[in-house]
Amino acid sequence: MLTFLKNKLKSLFQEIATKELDEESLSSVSERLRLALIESDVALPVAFEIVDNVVSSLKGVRIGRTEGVYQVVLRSLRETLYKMLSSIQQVDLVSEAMKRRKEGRIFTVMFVGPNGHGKTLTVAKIANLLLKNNLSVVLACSDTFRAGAEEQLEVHATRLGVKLIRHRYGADPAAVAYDAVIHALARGVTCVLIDTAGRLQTDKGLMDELRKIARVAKPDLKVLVVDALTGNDAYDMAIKFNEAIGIDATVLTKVDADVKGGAAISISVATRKPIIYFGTGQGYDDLKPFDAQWLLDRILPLD
Ligand SMILES: Nc1nc2c(ncn2[C@@H]2O[C@H](COP(=O)(O)OP(=O)(O)O)[C@@H](O)[C@H]2O)c(=O)[nH]1
Ligand SMILES: [Mg+2]
Repeated sequence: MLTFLKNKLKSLFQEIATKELDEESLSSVSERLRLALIESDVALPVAFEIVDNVVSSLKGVRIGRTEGVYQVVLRSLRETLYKMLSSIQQVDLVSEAMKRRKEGRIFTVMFVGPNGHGKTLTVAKIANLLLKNNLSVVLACSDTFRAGAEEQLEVHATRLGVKLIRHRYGADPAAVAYDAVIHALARGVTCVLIDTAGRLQTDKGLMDELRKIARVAKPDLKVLVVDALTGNDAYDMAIKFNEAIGIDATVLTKVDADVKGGAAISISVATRKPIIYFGTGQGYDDLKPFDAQWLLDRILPLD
């Protein structure tokens, strides 16, 4: 249910019948708001931060005659979330790539994230976007770990008509990324997109592997790909990947599914890095540039 958070707010706040948000009513507001956020998959520390912001904006506010506490909290929450989400500097992949092409350089992007969250499809979607903007692309299959990963990326490469650099199964993923960079430099290809393996983010081996790929390929950007359905775990996941290799941006996938929205908010706050795209389906064009208003209209529509 997309409007899960909104419905939660409605049911929790309908019964507060105060006309002025004094200290006592605000403490009940903050308790209920925290509950609504946590149940909507917002990570605990993030929920606390949001509640603090909302409560400080509501101090002493008088409730108008035609509205209730619910409407006032909903508006304030939307404003707070909007500020939090849009205060993070955005990154535009296409213009970054164009800038580097102009300077005669290559543009390397490395995609990381847990298994099954949509890295490989996102690499294909971004390749498609770059190609549409007349930028040349080479793909690197640095997932030499999972059986079938190379074949999967090969299907996309063939469909998109781009070169894929792959080694045999079990090979050093950093060497694949390096070869793709060398290929781009030698052939005048602008964009190198590196797909990587995903195991549990607690897997030290994976983090070491990702660090090595980053050291060797020196990506301009490291993009975390996270499934919006991850819910509450998204925060920990983002922190782990960010600590291990340093994330520059996030793509939040499967936003077309039934999301509560908490993952998007938690990831932004956890990394203080932008969500650059939403994955909204399985097609190459199902990639929507981040839009805080659009997200808020989906999870917290005003009546
Ligand atoms: N509905 C939907 N499915 C997606 C999206 N992104 C990825 N998927 C699907 O999620 C599954 C795992 O994606 P994949 O790219 O293989 O994940 P990886 O293991 O991280 O590389 C595949 O079936 C994808 O088609 C999305 O934005 N929406
Ligand atoms: Mg993959």
